[in-house]
Amino acid sequence: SPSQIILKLMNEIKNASETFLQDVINGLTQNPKLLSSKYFYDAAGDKLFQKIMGLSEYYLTRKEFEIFENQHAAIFGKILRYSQDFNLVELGAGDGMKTKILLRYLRSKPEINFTYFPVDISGSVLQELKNNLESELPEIDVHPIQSTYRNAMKERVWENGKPTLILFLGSNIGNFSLNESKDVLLHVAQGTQTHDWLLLGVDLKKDPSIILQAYNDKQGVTRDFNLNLLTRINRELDANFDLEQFTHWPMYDPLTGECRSYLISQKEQLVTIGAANKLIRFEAFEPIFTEISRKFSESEISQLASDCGFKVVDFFTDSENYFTDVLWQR
Ligand code: AVI
Repeated sequence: SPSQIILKLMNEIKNASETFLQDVINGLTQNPKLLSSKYFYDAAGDKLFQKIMGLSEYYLTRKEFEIFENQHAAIFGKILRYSQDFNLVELGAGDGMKTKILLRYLRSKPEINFTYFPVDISGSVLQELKNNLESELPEIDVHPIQSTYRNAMKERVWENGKPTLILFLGSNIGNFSLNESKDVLLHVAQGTQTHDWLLLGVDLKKDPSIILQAYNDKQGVTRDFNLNLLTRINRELDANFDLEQFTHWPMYDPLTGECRSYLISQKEQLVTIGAANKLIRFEAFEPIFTEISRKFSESEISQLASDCGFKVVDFFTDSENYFTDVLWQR
């Protein structure tokens, strides 16, 4: 009944905000302090990330776009040789802008039959994507799945005996620690059958100054994106972070390939998290670790594939070797 649906929704919202509060308190009472970048993406964060994707310094989106524009036929050539009928699952679909290049190509081939299953944690993002595809590519069969990557791979609602291609694009895999990224890819392996495919978008190791600029743009959009986490905590958890007293500090380590972002407390200060009735003490210049964005070499990608039970089929790379979409097969 409608009242049951409303109750269920209210419960989900309550649980989500309780986990957010717990994660924030856990993270801020650890040494060093940390907050998970998965909380960047509220409505304001989604907008800021859209803006980041259009920045001249943020080459990742542009490069992956180039790869899809120039190499979609080669990418699908590898897959379609085996089956013209498949499931297309996208983990972290977001607004699906780049995926549309692939969807348009697939739709232009009458012999190809597929259903598109975009997976995203954000219900509003999925609804927008579905509406957008209904008006732009109405022939495509779309089944949105609101879930985390790991749960989606456990539940596999698409399973119907057909081969499956999983898309995991945009360097989203880089936002996990190395152990977590292995865990996510192992879930992908466990949720697929032998001969299924994974197209993984990975940012490559390159000149460190190019990487650092991508996370430290001149306009300060990435700074605002990082600081938005504090705005979100202020609003949702009744906290009183003074945004003027925290600065954005990204750094890139060419050895590990980790671009890490921090928020640095500019002075000794106390912050109240009202929802937990807790005071958090910051020392002067104490950092909060907020994001990891890992870059890989081709050999590290091959190692990751074999660690997670996949074979590398081919690397599709842009003209400057900045970014790669690598095709793996189980
Ligand atoms: C979503 N993710 C792949 C972005 C990245 O590049 O790691 C998030 C981002 N953080 C700062 N700028 C963009």
